[in-house]
Amino acid sequence: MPVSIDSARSIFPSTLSADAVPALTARFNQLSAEDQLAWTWFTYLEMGKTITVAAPGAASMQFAEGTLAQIRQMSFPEQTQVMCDLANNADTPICRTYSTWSPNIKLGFWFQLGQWMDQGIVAPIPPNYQLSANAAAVLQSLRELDQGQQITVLRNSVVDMGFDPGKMGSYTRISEPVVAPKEMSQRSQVTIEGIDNPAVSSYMNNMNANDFDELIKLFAPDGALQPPFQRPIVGKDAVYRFFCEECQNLNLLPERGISEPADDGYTQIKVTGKVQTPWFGAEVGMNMAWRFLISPENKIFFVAIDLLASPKELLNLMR
Ligand code: 45D
Repeated sequence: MPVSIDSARSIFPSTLSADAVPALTARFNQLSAEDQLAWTWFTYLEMGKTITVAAPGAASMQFAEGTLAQIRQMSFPEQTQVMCDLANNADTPICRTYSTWSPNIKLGFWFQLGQWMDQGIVAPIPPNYQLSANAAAVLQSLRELDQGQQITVLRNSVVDMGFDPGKMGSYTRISEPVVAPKEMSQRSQVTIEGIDNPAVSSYMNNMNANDFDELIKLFAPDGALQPPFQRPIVGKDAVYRFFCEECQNLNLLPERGISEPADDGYTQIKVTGKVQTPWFGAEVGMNMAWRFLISPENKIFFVAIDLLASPKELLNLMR
């Protein structure tokens, strides 16, 4: 069978990804806007007991500043309305602005609102707010996930808010500025037990160095990258844009892998390990797998990144 992105998606089919995440995200999206806000508030408070979110840098906050200033001077009922509109995916100017933002800007925006809610500057969730039975059940399911899965559900809920970008027509996407790649002397080199493929090691090292110009050179022209729970992003331009918008300051900690020949001179490689996000640093290590399909020219034709169902999956290197 000739190699295609579709066929590549099913390499290493025994990989168990954390299905609980999309399942819970879907249940969250069914809740009323009030419940969604209260649910997120309670989750955030609970998680805050064990892990701390890092404050976003000024460079990424500047894009949300205008909207935040606007919200800050509203009355409590107006502020509550804005937050419900965001959760309801309403068609309002603020919801439209919100949907032009990258995930990190959206997270930074909510980070600030959360602080202001805590300080009484923005309408709080009433302390006696009763979650619906459904929302309480969704919260209980969340508690049963590992931390990496919990923060992914939380991120999803924020990313899905605002007006539907598919209904926006053409618009300018807003993301934080790209930082300079790390100095050569500051770069670390990964070692992956069982793997000596140079494209795979360079992928990890360049991602960790924020060196997206070098990173993208590792890809085949029609190459693709599939983020967790998403469709593949296809073609170098789109993948490069994704790197700049969503991949800064990640810490990839691959541990081990397996490499084996595939059809047509391709090589399939599965690597497992941990990933840290700048939002939580070393406090949360997400259990991840990378499933690479490498072309005969030693370019990355496809890579899928999966959030794993359990730590046990870190040892699953079966084909
Ligand atoms: O509604 O190799 C309030 C790729 C209440 C690239 C609130 C990758 C009201 C390739 C509390 C105010 C990127 C795919 C809301 C690798 C309300 C590659 C606020 C993987 C919303 C490895 C809530 C990267 C707040 C990965 C402030 C897997 C919530 C990255 C904040 C994963 C939540 C990153 C935060 C994750 C969540 C980050 C900060 C999961 C951050 C999650």
